[in-house]
Amino acid sequence: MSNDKLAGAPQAGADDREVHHHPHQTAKTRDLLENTVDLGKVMTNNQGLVIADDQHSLKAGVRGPTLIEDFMLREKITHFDHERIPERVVHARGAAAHGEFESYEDLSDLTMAAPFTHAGKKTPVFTRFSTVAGNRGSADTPRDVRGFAVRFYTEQGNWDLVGNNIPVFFIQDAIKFPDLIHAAKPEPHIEIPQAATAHDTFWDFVSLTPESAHMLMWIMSDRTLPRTFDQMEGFGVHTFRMVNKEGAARFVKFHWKPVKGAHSMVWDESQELQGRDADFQRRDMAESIEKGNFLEWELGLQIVEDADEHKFDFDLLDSTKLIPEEQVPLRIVGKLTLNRNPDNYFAETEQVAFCTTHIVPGIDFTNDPLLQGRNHSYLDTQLKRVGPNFAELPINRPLVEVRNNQRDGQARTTINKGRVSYFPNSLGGGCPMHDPANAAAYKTYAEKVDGAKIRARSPSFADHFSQATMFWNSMAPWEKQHIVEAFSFELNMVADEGVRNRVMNELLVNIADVLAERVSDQTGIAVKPTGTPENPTPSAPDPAGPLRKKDAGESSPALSQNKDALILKGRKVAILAADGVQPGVVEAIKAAVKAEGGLTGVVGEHRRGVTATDGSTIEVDRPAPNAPSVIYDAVVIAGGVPTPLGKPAAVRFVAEAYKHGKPIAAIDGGAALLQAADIGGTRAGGDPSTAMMGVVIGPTAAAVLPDFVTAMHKHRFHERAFDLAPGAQATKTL
Ligand code: HDE
Repeated sequence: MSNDKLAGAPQAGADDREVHHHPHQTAKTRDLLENTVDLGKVMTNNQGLVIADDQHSLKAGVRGPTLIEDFMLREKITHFDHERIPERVVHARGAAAHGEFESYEDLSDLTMAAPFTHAGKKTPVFTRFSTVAGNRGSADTPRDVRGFAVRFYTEQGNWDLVGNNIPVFFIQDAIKFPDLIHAAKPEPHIEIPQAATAHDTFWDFVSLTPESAHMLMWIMSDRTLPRTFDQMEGFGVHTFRMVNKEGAARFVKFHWKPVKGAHSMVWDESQELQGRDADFQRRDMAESIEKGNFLEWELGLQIVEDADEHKFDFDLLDSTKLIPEEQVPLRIVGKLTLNRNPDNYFAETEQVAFCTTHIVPGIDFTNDPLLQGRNHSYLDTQLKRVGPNFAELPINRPLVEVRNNQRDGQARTTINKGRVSYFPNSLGGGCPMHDPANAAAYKTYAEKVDGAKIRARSPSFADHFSQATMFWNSMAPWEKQHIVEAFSFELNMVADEGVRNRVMNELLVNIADVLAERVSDQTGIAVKPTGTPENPTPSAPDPAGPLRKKDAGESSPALSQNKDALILKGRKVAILAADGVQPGVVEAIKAAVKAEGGLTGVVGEHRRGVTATDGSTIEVDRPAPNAPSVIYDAVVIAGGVPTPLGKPAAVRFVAEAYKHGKPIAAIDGGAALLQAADIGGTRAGGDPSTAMMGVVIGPTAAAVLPDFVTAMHKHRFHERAFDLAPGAQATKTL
């Protein structure tokens, strides 16, 4: 099958399977219909009647009662009543896009999996991003883990790599998952808070579940505040197996590395975005695709030879651990590109039914107890959510034609023919038949298994703190500061003294003393051992505490996001302009940003445009009240008199952009706005050596733009928020 054919296959609506055509529709009946009914235009009901009036229900007299016999009304309203399916019990809020995966090389020495058969091999994909805790109608940007689920439509069948944007998880065994989620979701008596971990039940559960320590570090870091979907990493989390044609298996961890680099926003910004644009991330994805700024990641593999299974000081089967990239470097093997928006949210994004059990020859599971539990859950949830025939829906259908003896069930659309629906059979010529000799057949890796039935955790899963400490050690000072602030915010929302106490004295103190002390400073929670007369808070059950390597020295630089933006593609720069701006300035800014692949939006006081000193009009993309700073990545004040945009909105705009660490440039009279926003250094005249703080001021666009572009590559200047005294020299005056 050609790749072109594959690429076309999962399109919604491109449904050419015989069974979906009307069994009685022939070319002749279609002609007849065309002649009597203008099929392309008219509205029909579900029975096929052309509708005469879709605006008025049938009444006895114009002011009379509506008649029960109005079957048109009843059909329409009843269908509406049934429009919803249960939302996902977790990961309810999501957005998705189609695309393709291209392999850079032939990986057949490692795996039989179809996406990796040769360099340049393209496999169509559908990828859905999600938050975990919030309901379907919640916002895009709460502090939460993001789901990162990729379906590959391969010629071997569908392969679903259902991952997250964090490489580890809260718990080691699936049996704890319902409890974790009950604790994290809104509290059941009042259904508050929506899409937030900052409440007692969540912290109660994790404080009693020390294996969550490593994951807590990740979720309290900026990783849970990704700026856009395509600036976050993705991880398969579990250790999987890759198996080649000879039957040799190796362990593998999957990583998605964003081509733009991994970058986040800050907490204040993410909270504000929830009100200013609750759809910020899904909008960014949809608009980027529309503009041709496709979303891209590279796939990295960490391969561990079978013989090396036990060479680590953690267990590869433990999902609360990662393999540091410095120990097992990533092998970059291909690229994921998302390049097509869904045609219909419900049909595709809502009804896509990912299953961790959807694997293909060449991929297999390990005995990770979290993965094994997931393998029960996903099929079950799809049966409940979408129904027994979910696999027939266009978004879920594999490229391979499905042939088996499964039959019937609610909303079955396949019209299976003939009398044979069993195997073995002779009446159907033995078909469809299973085929042990077929090279394409899925065969489970013949792992040797031997053990007594037991409910216990392996001792090799017992170290809950070393990697949490390693994560802390790997952070830049500003990242540490954000983690301290996040823990402090969350614990300040927790009312129960015992819960606050346990988080501090059984988790934080075991991760890093300085973390505990700094959170203690911001929350007033004393650092003193639990279970003592001084602090009678009951301790968590084993094995908290003693298994720590407190303040161990290990670090993994790969874990830090303290890195420059690799490319500026798709970054949005606000150009603040007011009447009296110099001619050519706005165009020069646009050109400089465009040259880097970025986008610009002119923000002015009204939609009617801005008048330059030569009388020309500059188009405004958004009037100031509709243009919150949080939707932009950087800002250039293009000048104009008086202070652009009318003072309060403009002052708020730049003050907020400054607080959120964004690069700022001010040209000509624009510097007055920085002064009004009390942005440090401008009044006194800044020190050029502090240009790294990302505020650039100068008389002309040409003087300012090169440094502004350099500043944009830094992504953010978080040090502003906590290293400098207010008004210190945070700017560069040219
Ligand atoms: Fe999921 N998870 N999960 N999960 N998960 C679901 O399936 C489950 C876990 C993840 O965009 C559900 O279709 C259990 C880890 C993503 O449609 C459900 C356990 C990881 C998505 C379910 C986990 C994930 C889900 C809910 C612990 C990262 C959204 C609706 C054993 C590796 C997929 C649904 C999409 C969705 C169960 C833990 C990722 C109920 C039992 C670890 C990205 O089946």
